[in-house]
Amino acid sequence: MQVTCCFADGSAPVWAADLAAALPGASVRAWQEGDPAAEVAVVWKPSQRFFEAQPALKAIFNAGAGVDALAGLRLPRNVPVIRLEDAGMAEQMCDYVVHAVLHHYRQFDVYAAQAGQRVWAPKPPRSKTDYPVGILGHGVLGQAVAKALTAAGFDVVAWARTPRTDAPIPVHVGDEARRDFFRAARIVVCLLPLTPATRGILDANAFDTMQPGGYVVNVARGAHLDVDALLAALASGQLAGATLDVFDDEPLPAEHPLWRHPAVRVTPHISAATLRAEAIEQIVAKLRALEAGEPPTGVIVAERGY
Ligand code: OXD
Repeated sequence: MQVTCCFADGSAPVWAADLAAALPGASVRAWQEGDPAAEVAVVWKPSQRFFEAQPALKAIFNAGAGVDALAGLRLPRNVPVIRLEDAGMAEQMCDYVVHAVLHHYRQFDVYAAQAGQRVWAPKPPRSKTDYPVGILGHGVLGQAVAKALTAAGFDVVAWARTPRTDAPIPVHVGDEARRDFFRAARIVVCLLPLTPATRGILDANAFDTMQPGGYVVNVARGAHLDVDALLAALASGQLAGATLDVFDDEPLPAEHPLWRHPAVRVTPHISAATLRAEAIEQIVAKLRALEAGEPPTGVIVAERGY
């Protein structure tokens, strides 16, 4: 089996070395112009040029959860695109989101500001029932985060595009239920795939519908969020704050107002990194399933975009 790795961040050689160790008998390369065509591609934000040099692919593995970087490319027809599910990301995502939610709920920003002034001024305790959390997205990561927040004592609802059976929390389904979802939440966490249907879902309408003094955590993609609407909702007090890990333009430009906003916490797209060892284990398992003629999970449905 010929495997090729193409990573926009220059990490293809280490992926190729680790994949070679996990796939004895396979020939694994970090892609370079002029390489022979491969049967399997492992990619992160690859170029169109890469796909043009790959006429023989049988499977494309995306080394992350989001496949939006492939959306603008012409991919070979009828070749499955398979994304990572969990692969060590769920635990990181739960840590990040639970921390962001508790940080806001327990008013740690207020106490940090007070500590800077040596002010000792306890605030009245809050009740979790006043801070219901809505999670946009109920896939592998969304479900893990919902479970972690429920275990932390929050009332959690979710929104998904397709009905979920046996979900342990209420799941609002489809565009017509979006308003009810936002109305039910004071804290909203975005974990959606980025598709034309979810682009800009965190907009003025959403913020106006959320319970007042709301809080937003975006760990999906920057394009889910209308930044101007967020800044306006923060200015009016409809939103109390936000924790943002993802941005339209990454790295977030130094002059961007989000860096300076006192109610916004910015992190550099670190909520759930791809862990190479776990990812390779999952890729190998999915390859074995394909070889055995079984459909692996995580195959992208082109019309849906995730
Ligand atoms: C991903 C990411 O999609 O890291 O996996 O953003």
